[in-house]
Amino acid sequence: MRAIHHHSSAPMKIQAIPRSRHGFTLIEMLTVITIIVILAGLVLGGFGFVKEKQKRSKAEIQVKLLANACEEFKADNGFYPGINDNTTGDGKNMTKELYSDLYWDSNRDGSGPKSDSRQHIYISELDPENNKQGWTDGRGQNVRILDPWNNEYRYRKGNNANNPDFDLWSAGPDGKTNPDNPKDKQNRDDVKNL
Ligand SMILES: [Ca+2]
Repeated sequence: MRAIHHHSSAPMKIQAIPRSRHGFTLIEMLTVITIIVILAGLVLGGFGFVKEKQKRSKAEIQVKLLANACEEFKADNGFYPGINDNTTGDGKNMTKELYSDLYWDSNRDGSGPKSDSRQHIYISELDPENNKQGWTDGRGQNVRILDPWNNEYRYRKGNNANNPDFDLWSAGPDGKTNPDNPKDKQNRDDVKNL
């Protein structure tokens, strides 16, 4: 009660008291917030970069797995996977055929791996029931093989000088690729079988 009485009776004296230095001024607050925002941006940006790098190395491993299996298939059958002898162009919509020859029905007799013990499974990782690679899309005989950016892997083969064996690649993060023009910018982020 005494303090209230004192304050209310001396308003001029209260105004004369120097401004408190407890807490932050607006400028200080803005500076701190700006620094926090910049740091958060750096951390999130770095995180995105690491994630993208992980996707890339995953694609490299998967391309290698598929390409090795294609070579094994060729060694057994005398030709590379795929129904047609020659497939050129952008290599789109070919992973169902790859899946069929490399996993589902490599001897092409119409029966899948569970009912046909005589056929060879070239990549067990293509089992859609045990999708540890996270790359199969579909079930049974209708399965597509996806890259880490959820686009189908590209595949084409041919018996000519330009393409004596096969091309197998991922279109990369941009999902675009132009295999017949090596200088195309779309190809820069592609993941290729080397
Ligand atoms: Ca690309």
